[in-house]
Amino acid sequence: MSEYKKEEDGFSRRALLSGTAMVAGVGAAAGAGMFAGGTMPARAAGAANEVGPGDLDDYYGFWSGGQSGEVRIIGMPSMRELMRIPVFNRCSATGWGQTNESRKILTDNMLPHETEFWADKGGIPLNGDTHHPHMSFTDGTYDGRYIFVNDKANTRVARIRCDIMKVDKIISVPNAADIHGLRPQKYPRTGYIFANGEHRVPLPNDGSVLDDPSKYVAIFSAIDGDEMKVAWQVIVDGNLDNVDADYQGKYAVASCYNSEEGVTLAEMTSSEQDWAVVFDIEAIEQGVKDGDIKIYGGDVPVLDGRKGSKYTRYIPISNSPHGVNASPDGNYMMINGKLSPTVSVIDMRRLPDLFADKIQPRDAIAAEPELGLGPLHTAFDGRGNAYTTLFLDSQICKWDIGKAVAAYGGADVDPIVQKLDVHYQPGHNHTSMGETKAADGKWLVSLNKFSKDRYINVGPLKPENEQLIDISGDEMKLVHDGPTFAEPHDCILVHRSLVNPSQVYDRSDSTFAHVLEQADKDGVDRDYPADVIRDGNKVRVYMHSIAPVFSLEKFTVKQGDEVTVIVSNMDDVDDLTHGFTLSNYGACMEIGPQQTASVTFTADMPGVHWFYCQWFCHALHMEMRGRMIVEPS
Ligand code: RUQ
Ligand code: CUA
Repeated sequence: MSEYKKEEDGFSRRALLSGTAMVAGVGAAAGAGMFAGGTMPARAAGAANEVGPGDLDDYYGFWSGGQSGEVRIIGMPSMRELMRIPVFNRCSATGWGQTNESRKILTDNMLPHETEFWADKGGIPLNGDTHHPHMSFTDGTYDGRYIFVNDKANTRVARIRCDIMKVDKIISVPNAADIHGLRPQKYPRTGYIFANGEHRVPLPNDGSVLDDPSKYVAIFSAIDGDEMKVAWQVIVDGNLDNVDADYQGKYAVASCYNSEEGVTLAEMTSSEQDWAVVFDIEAIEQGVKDGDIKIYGGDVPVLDGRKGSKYTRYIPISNSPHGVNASPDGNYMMINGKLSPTVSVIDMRRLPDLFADKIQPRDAIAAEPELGLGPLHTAFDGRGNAYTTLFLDSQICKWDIGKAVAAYGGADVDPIVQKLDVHYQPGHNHTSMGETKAADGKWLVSLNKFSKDRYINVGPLKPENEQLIDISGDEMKLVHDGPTFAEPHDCILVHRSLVNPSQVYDRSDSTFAHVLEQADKDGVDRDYPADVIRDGNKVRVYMHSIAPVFSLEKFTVKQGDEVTVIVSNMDDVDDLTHGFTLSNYGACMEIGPQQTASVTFTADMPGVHWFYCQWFCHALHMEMRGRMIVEPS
């Protein structure tokens, strides 16, 4: 870059920054009137989150996509959206939900009643509601293998492979209703995925119990993350909300609201006290071994962890606690108060005594600082500070954990370090590496449920607003606003050194191995085919693609044939994705470099139908096409 160009850039950036500052200033004035709130800091000049053209981000942000059913990869700290990973949704770009490979993943582990229920809807539910994406752990920190995410809408858990950034397993969780809280085991490794069935339903929910809420139960599940199979479940009282695992591999802790076990809002919030449930993993495993179980939902061992059980302890917490967050030193579990202005700090070191009945449940509490209105979730910087979202106050409260413990013990200290206004009404927040023992205290993201007046108006449905906060210094500094669509509940920030995705597929990848096995059976070249195999009224069309051509310029089938098109992309250059879209048949798919993908449809319309490549791959991309000729029956 020439000196002249540099100067010019410097100038335009300065001009832009002063413009931003002015706009932010106006926003602050308006905001003060509208929200009776504080100042909206302008973006700092030369803020550390600036990632220039050609520069790479330091962190992978994995964002849930809420009711869009997907997971997104956001580069951090630039907050640039890098990729979307379809999970529980139908994706028009990649063919997720339509290719045979994705349909296999979506339907392989459905429950029998679901298979029947969804049969007339094409075999799979097309919506999902992702809340909590979390990476697999080894020894208390991220290991780069998988991302796990819940589907609250259809009671499922999915696993994303971080080498190809695609889902490889989805399971429906039997017996439970509506998986909400989800966390992987941190130590010694993942291990289990703990998954909260939020809503109470009869067990079994087969119509034998109906409008009798006193007979409903909530179900806590431990899923084997390697096998993606439910290992065991525990029946508990109340509703299950969020969950976290400890750093010792001994306990999982879930928050419980609706201890009243009501079914209306008034019933659910009538009592002043709810609780956190602590699960003793070793005792539960022993209980399974000893046969202290009932089998439900096919082959799942279910233990009774209701009050008085040796598998659980209930720690009373004020009105409707929500987020559950383990501090990176491994000593504390924060239970965020929601309707109570407090965060209850459980000292994990006291839990053995609690299970041995040497102390009372409330004796496990080490601190209970009053932070402000609507505490929902807490994040950590690894330097002894906690950062709690205050939904009703629209603030992040930074507080000193050690001082909170001292204050609870009677010392005259104020644990609150700083409160920062965020815009507007934050739910989750997350710090860089903050849910691991390697919390690095650089960045905090506040996931705000409302953007209010922060962006130009896009109609009645507004984006949410994720705000980036620099927490590397003594004071939190707001440095960036980033809009997001439908509704990323939660995110994690993973240092890029821990994630190592492939550039191209391995030809032996398990996600399409069964397709290549069929090619062997059909006597067709696995890699470079150009064949049409007829098998009764089933036709398998094998082709490969090398930019800018498909190996078949045309293929002919008969009206009514069930046609499977199998395409192998034999380009091995990174970033060279081809596609296959068959016009007017609603068939499309992504085929990454060295990947094989397939799609099946019935050729019910006679005539000539063009197929084309829908991912821009070459100067002659428009010409990368061919014809399907359907002979009338
Ligand atoms: S919960 S806003 Cu679905 Cu993660 Cu707390
Ligand atoms: Cu191949 Cu576009």
